[in-house]
Amino acid sequence: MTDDTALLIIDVQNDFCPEGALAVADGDEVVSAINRIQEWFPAKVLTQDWHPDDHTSFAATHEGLEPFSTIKLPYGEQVLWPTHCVQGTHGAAFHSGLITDSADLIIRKGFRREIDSYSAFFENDQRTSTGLAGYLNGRKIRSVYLTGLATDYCVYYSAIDAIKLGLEVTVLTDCCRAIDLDGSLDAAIKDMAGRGIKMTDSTRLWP
Ligand code: VGL
Ligand code: ZN
Repeated sequence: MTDDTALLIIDVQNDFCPEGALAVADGDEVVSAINRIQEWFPAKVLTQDWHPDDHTSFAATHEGLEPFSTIKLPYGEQVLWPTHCVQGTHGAAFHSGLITDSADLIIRKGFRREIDSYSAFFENDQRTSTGLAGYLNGRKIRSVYLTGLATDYCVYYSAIDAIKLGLEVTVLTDCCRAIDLDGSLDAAIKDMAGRGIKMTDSTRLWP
């Protein structure tokens, strides 16, 4: 594995695992798959969804609106989620089985009340930077491998931004799980394939 390659581990947090507030089916199954491959990568970045308790992406913030409905915000359509990954809570903590000690950087995102952030690079207004692009550029990273939760939201949007930034992008599908809201997984996979994002299984990378 060359020095210009980074592993991005997206949002492997309790709230996206079984019994979490926004549980992704079998979300915890990514933990051992990700741990197995971590040491192969010279650069490792974790992201953490990190919202204030009155975040604009929470249905509870909007009186009378239900989780999984959508609203129009100044930057476009936004899904309203159950309250999740509130700063400092157990739900926002990384899954306890995930190896986090060897990460070089932890990027927190979605901490601005008015803007959600699916992507690890840019918030949902597509303008506000998390700083990750600058960091990877500073380390001369040219290729990223994406893992984590959820395939069709934060992994997908991170992959799209990464390829737009000119990085080579591979999604390790066995190291991801999806929310799959109204066909969002199929749509994400089609879109990623059309944009030249590679998708493969981590067990096929190295024997
Ligand atoms: C995510 C919905 C809301 C994710 C985060 O990590 O995919 N999805 N916040
Ligand atoms: Zn969130």
